[in-house]
Amino acid sequence: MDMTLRWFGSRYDSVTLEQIRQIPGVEGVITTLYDIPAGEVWPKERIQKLQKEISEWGLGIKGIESVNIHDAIKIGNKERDYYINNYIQTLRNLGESGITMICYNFMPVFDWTRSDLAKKREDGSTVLSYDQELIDTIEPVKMFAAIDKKSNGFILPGWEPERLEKVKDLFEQYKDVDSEKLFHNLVYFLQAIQPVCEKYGIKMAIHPDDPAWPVFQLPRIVTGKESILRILKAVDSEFNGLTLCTGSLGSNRNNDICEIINATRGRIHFAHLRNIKHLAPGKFDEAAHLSRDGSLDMYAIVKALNEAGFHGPVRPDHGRSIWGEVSMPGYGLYDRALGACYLNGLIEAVQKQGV
Ligand code: DNO
Ligand code: MN
Repeated sequence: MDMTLRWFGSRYDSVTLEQIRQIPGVEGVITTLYDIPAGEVWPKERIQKLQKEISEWGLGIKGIESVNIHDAIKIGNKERDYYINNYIQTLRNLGESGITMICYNFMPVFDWTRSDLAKKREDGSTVLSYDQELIDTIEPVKMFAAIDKKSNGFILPGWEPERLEKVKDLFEQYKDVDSEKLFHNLVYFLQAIQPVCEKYGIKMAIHPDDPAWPVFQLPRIVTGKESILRILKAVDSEFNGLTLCTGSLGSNRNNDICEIINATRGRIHFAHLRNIKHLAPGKFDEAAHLSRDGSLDMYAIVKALNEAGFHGPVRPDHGRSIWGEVSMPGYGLYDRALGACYLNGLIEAVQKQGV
């Protein structure tokens, strides 16, 4: 397993590559071209400039998170082939640059959703949290505004301003898209990109829905073992894989993460290892990575990944905000660095114990 940190690029991230390279055991980043809107082709020059910048700090690009999918593809409207062709060109440019792991999601309108980006804990740290009851009282448009206000001035992944402007219109476009239609639109997309992925050895890693149930009456199709297996089987080739995000899958108490790891053996291409604390049905706080700080057994998860022969990139996921750090919520340096060190300890232990 290859420990990495997510990095949004020098223009957007409060964390520097110099800081990242000083975290023990972190040799690479998971990154993106954050300024390129979903649907546009990533120019090869931009990709290679980014590679150069990162390698100058002795780090490598271990994968992309994310090449976002344009809504036309998820909706399946008449513009989808145009956007799929652009996506294929981006994959070709990445493949030719030697980048072969791509994380993406297939959530309509919103990427992840939270009801609070800075919930205070007893120790003074803050975390992201989710409360379905609260979400049920909020209108999606107001939700965007609230998220924007609490983002410490950063642009949040999946909540980019150009989408903020279009949210009402987007809801309208999704009104006839139920979960079956969304699933078939995903399969159509995967079949279309299969040749380019296979040519360059690209591994696509779909990110689970977060939280792992429908939000704002929008369909969700990557929520647990059954739905994930259905996707993997629909296009049964190694390129069609999964990002095992423990926090997203773990939000739904019915999910047994170790069982999902076993069932998807060979198809996990990337792992997000983070902990959450269940408070009540539909209600959870994010937590420190440590098992006993939350509801997930991180040791069992790392052990299951090792036993399943997983050897791709992993990263700590959202951290708490601690020690007064001001950053993009969930993406500060301090708690993610602590998380990386803790997870590296677990990885070393399970690997030395052997399979
Ligand atoms: C939240 C992340 C998500 C994830 C995307 C993948 O912080 O886990 O934004 O990166 O859903 O496309
Ligand atoms: Mn994740």
